[in-house]
Amino acid sequence: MATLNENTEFDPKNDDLNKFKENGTDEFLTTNQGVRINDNQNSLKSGERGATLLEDFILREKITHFDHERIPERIVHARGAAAHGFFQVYEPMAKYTKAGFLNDPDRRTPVFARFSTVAGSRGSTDLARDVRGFSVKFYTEEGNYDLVGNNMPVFFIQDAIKFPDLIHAVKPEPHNEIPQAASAHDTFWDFISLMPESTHMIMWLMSDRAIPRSLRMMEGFGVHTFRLINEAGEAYFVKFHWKPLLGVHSVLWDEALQISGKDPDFHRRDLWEAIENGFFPEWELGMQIIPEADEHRFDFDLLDPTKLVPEELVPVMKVGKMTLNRNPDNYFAETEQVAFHPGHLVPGIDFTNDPLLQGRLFSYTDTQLSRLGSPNFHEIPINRSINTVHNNQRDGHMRQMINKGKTSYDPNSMGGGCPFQAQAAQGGFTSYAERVDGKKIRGRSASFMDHFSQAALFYNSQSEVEKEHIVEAFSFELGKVELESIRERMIGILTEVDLQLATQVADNLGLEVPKEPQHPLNHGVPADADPIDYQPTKKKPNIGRSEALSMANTIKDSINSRQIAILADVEVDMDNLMAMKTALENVGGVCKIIAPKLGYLHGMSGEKLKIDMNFKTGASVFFDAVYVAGGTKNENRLLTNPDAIAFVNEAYRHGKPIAVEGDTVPFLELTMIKGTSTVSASQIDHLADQGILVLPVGASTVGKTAVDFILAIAQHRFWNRV
Ligand code: HDE
Repeated sequence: MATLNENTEFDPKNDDLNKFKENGTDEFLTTNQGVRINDNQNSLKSGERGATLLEDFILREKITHFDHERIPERIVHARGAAAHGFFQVYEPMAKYTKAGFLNDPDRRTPVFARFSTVAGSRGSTDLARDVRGFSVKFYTEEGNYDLVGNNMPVFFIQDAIKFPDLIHAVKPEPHNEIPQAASAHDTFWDFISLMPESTHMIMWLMSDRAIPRSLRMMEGFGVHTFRLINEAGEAYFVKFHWKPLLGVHSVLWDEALQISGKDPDFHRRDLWEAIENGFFPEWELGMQIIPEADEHRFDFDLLDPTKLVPEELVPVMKVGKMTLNRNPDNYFAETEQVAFHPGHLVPGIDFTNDPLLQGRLFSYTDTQLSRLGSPNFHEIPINRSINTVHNNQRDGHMRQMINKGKTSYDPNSMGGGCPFQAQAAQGGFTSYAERVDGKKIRGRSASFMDHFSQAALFYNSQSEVEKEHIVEAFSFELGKVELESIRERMIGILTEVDLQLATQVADNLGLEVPKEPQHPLNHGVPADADPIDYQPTKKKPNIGRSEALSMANTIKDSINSRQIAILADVEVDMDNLMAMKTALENVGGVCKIIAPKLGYLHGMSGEKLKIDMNFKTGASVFFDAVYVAGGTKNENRLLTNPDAIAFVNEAYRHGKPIAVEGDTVPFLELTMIKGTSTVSASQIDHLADQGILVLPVGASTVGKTAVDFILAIAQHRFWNRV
């Protein structure tokens, strides 16, 4: 395991940030003008009980600064958490791109990565059903490169002009500002039910991908097709992926609802604590590379952001790794003020004509102007490039740079013609000379009109349990919709994806499902257009199923940083408890002792162990697995503790691995776990298939049970419980 802050001495971005860091330790309190303050407790008054004097510059300065502490939150992606780290490429990618950071395996490029929810305000819950933003700023030697993606590979709309409509629909309704951080309301589903192009994305949003277990266990996607350009000027299309080394895992909706109340900071706390404890999150950067000549090889348009390129058609090449190893020093200065932009490019990477991407290129600078308040937002420490900046841009609010010399124009002779333009060979950015030829029109290509094939591909690729969760999610969300006509329209759209899905959801909503797929009308049609030109089509997709789309096929080989609750009361069998705890911790498990009250657990031979949480502060939804400690007195106490019984029942219902000591069987008989009263070998095996491990009474070692428990935790969840 790497140690905290390892490598920061090689981090040029951290060196740059260090120049701006402040630390009040052993220092005097001062005003912003540097004057030492003598009394920070009382304002200046005319007499002890007199009115406060306007002259009190210390009071005025303090209050004025406080009054202006807030800036507008991001219009979308307001709630986020971020961390520093580095990226390193495995092999030079010169065949495809000249980007420096993708060509030198010895180069550690500093990064700052921010993860976010989309719809909620800054103070909303981390566990909302929502898309997650996945933004990475690479501080490369050639300037900043931002990969501003999401945890889902497609998007709701095909054209940027629809973005304000989409966001207005999903944000709290304008008359009463309800609901916060939730899509389960009329305006969202009204819009979606009229926009068949959203269907594929909606399938992702209703899947468990929208409620991740951890920000560290999400995939990331660049969404749009981008271009890579090599030294010879040749271009390749590329789709960017981030693949987490911990695999892709989610929580259940019931857990998400509970966590939202018990710990709305669950994801940001998880990221923070993992990094503080040396469990540095890692993702491999993946690329699907497509030669220009293959642009029209697929049954969808590469420029259409509602489509993904199935990994079975174009495999994902793992080209490098990002490691996050340092938490920010100050949330506002770094996480809040960081400004990402899909248009922050370096030579070797370029755009395509994806109409969603093209609109984004305008939006991101524009939004920083109102959010951060000045065109000088690039001078804020977290946004500064590590390459020095020289140009003729001047002045503006809060300008930091002191530009010397008389000339701020180009060409000039008085400044020796400086700063110079760079030739391409000197690293000057040149846009890819794509041939563009066409009439000026407002419209959409016919190649964008298949809105259902990939929605069906996604649904068909899910495991049975994932499909059940999708049905439940639709039933919940549409159940919250008040207008029946909206629900009916959505059922119509679902018939295009899968009739059984539509039937199950309709049944839960008390609606009839049409016998045949019901072709939904596309209402996103221009006033003078022939609606026929805009009606959705459905093609037969290249493939019927893509294993990569199901989380059931994710990596399940580690319990690194997984949280394990150890339930106990009073007097425990400390030998077994410690042996199990050590076995789990040796492979990266994080154990917390939970007991009815804080203090210490006592071993039967007088040993002591600190209790981490009581049943009021620790809940089963915070954990990935549960171990019930043994010991006669312990078991007797747990028997009469409804909190302990509820804890185990909940973990059981949520499919989590549970290990128990054989002498706690009478306690287990009070829970939903049945069949433990006579723990014969065959029953133990049967329970083990369901992720329930029983340490036989009198076992001299936890050995095999610990090994099985570890394997079970790595599996994440067991869905085969009845
Ligand atoms: Fe964004 N988006 N977006 N978006 N987006 C913003 O920029 C926008 C889109 C994404 O951690 C805003 O600085 C438009 C797709 C992330 O700071 C804003 C359109 C994808 C973040 C904006 C899109 C994203 C943003 C708000 C449709 C995935 C958070 C604050 C054309 C590829 C960045 C800000 C962070 C943030 C506009 C669609 C990802 C308003 C107009 C598609 C991860 O500029």
